Amino acid sequence: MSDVRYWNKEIETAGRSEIETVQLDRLRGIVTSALNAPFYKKQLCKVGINSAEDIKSLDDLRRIPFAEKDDLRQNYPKGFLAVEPGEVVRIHTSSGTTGIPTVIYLTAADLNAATDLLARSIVATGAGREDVFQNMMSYGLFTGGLGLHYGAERVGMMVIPAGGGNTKRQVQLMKDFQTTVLHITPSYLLHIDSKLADYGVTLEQLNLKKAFIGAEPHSENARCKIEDTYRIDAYNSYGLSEMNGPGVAFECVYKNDLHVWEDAYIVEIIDSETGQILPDGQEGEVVLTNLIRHAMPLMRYRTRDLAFIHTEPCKCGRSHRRLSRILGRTDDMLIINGVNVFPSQIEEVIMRIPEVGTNYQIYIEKDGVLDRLTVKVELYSKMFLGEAKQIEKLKAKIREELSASITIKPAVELHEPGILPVSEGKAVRVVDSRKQL
Ligand code: DLL
Repeated sequence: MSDVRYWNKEIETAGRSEIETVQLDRLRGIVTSALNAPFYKKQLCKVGINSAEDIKSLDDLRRIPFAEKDDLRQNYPKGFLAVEPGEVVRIHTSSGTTGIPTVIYLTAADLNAATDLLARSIVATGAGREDVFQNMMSYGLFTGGLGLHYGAERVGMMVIPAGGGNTKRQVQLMKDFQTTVLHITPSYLLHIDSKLADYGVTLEQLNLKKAFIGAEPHSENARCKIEDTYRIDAYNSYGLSEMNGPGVAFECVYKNDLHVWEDAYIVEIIDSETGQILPDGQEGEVVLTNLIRHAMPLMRYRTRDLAFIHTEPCKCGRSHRRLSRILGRTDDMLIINGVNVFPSQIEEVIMRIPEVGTNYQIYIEKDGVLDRLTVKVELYSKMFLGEAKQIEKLKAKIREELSASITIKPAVELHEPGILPVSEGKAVRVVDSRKQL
C-alpha cells in the first residue's frame, strides 16, 4: 500500500546523492533548452557553455551568470522563450505596476511538472482528497490561483475556485461547503475574523482545519495569531512568478520551515553585495535555478528574498533541505534617519503584543529634513472599552518595544479595527511618501 504521507515518496525521501544525480541530469536538459533562447544563447556562449556536454558536474552551474529581474524586463516579451510558440500552453505575467512586466511561458510538460510539486506540497501538510479546498488567491495572470487549483485537483480535493475578495461570499462558501483548507494571503486571513460577527457566522459553524499562507512576508507571530484565532494549522508556502509561482518551497506537518523541492529547484544563498555563495545556515539572498521548465529556462535567478538554509533532518522523513521563512528582501530595507529598518522587524514586535489586532501599516514621511516613522496599529475592539489611560500605557509599551528592536522611536497610532486599509491579496504594509518627493 502506498504511504499517504507522501505524494512521491521515492523522490521526497531520496538521499543527497540521488537528488544531486537528478539535479545534474535535469540541469543538462535545461541548458540544452536554454541554448534555444536568445538571452541564454548569448549568455552561455560567453562563458563557454555551448552544449549540455559542457556541464560536467553541478559545480558548473556556478559558471552561469546570475539572472535578474531587469534581464527579464529587458528581454520582455520573448527573449527567454526557448520553444516554438505553438508548444506554449500557458503564460503568466507579473502585474507590471513597477515597470515593464515579466512573463513566464510553460509547455504542457512544464505545467504538469509544476502541478505535481503542488500536489506534493499539499500532501506534505497532511491534507488529502477528503478535504474541501477553498482557493482564495486571485486567478488570472497571478500564479497563486491557478497553481494551487491544479495541484489540489490532482490530489483529488474538492476545489472551490473562489478567487480573491468578496469576504461575505467567501465566508458563506466556507460555511455552506464546510471548507477544511484555505489558500490565502496571511494578511487577508487575519482580516476575515473581524468580519465573521458582521455576517452572523461563528467559528463553530465552520469546519476550518488548515490554511496555506503565502505570497507575502509574515512573521512567526502572525502565523501564531492566525492559528490561535481560527484554531487551525497554518502552513507557510513560498514561491514567485519567475519560478512558476507557489510550490517552490512548502512546510510539512512539522511546520519547521519550508522544504525546497530540490529535484525541481537548485537553491543557493549568496551575499547580495558580493555575489559570493554563503554556507548553509547563513542568511543571504535566495538564488534559484528552475530545473523543470523548458519553455522558459531561468537559471541562478536572484530573487531578492533573504533567508537561510537548514540542513538538519526533518522528522517527516523528507530529505529536501529547508528554507527559513523569508526574513526580508534586499530591496525592502528602509533607511530612516540613517538607521536601517526592515518592515519584518516591526511586524515581529507588534504581532507578539496580545492587545494588537490583525492589521497594521508603516508610514514614513519627511518632517523638515528628518524622516518621520509612524506605526499605525489596529487593536482588538474590546480594548476601546477600557480607560483612555490604559490605551496611552499600551501605546507607550508598543513604542518602547519597537525602539528596543529597531533602535529608533517611532510615533505609534492606535486604531479601532476596520480603520486601516485592507487588501484582499498582497497587503501594502509600507507607505513611504518620501519616494514621491
Ligand atoms: O506570490 C507566488 C505565490 C503565490 C507564492 C501563492 C505563495 C503562494 P509573486 O507575485 O511573483 O509570486 O511574488 C513573489 O512574494 O519573491 C517574495 O518576496 C514574496 N513571497 C511569496 N511567498 C512568500 C512567503 C507569488 N511565504 C514574491 N513568505 C517573493 C514571504 C513571500 N514572502
